[in-house]
Amino acid sequence: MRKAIVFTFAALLLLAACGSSSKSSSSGSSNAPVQLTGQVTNKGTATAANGSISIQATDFAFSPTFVKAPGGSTLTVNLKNAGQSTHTFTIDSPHVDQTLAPGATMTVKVTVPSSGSVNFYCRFHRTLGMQGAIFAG
Ligand SMILES: [Cu+2]
Repeated sequence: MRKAIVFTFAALLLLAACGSSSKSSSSGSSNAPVQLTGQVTNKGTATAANGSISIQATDFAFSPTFVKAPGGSTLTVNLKNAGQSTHTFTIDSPHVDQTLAPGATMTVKVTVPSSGSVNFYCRFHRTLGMQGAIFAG
């Protein structure tokens, strides 16, 4: 009985969270080139040069947040954790999952889709808005 009540409450919470996140993403990121689900701390858009881009992880955002790169190209992403917390640079598909301690640097290669975007995020702080996207353009 008690379990059933907890489940119902969780379901309600989930519904409430869905409702509010769709609202905040449409109002809070109107200048974003890619619409992402949930909160996004938008530190701006940069264009890759010579097939590479530098992205800094901070507490708690990626800067730049959006990266424009040629569709179908292989992008070299130079990562640096400029924050005080450990962050990850994670992409679901094609799979990338790198963990960066404070001060750490790392280079990863990302295949840019021929159209559309690949989303990246920090596994620890995605709900704080720590996510972004690489988009073909
Ligand atoms: Cu993080």
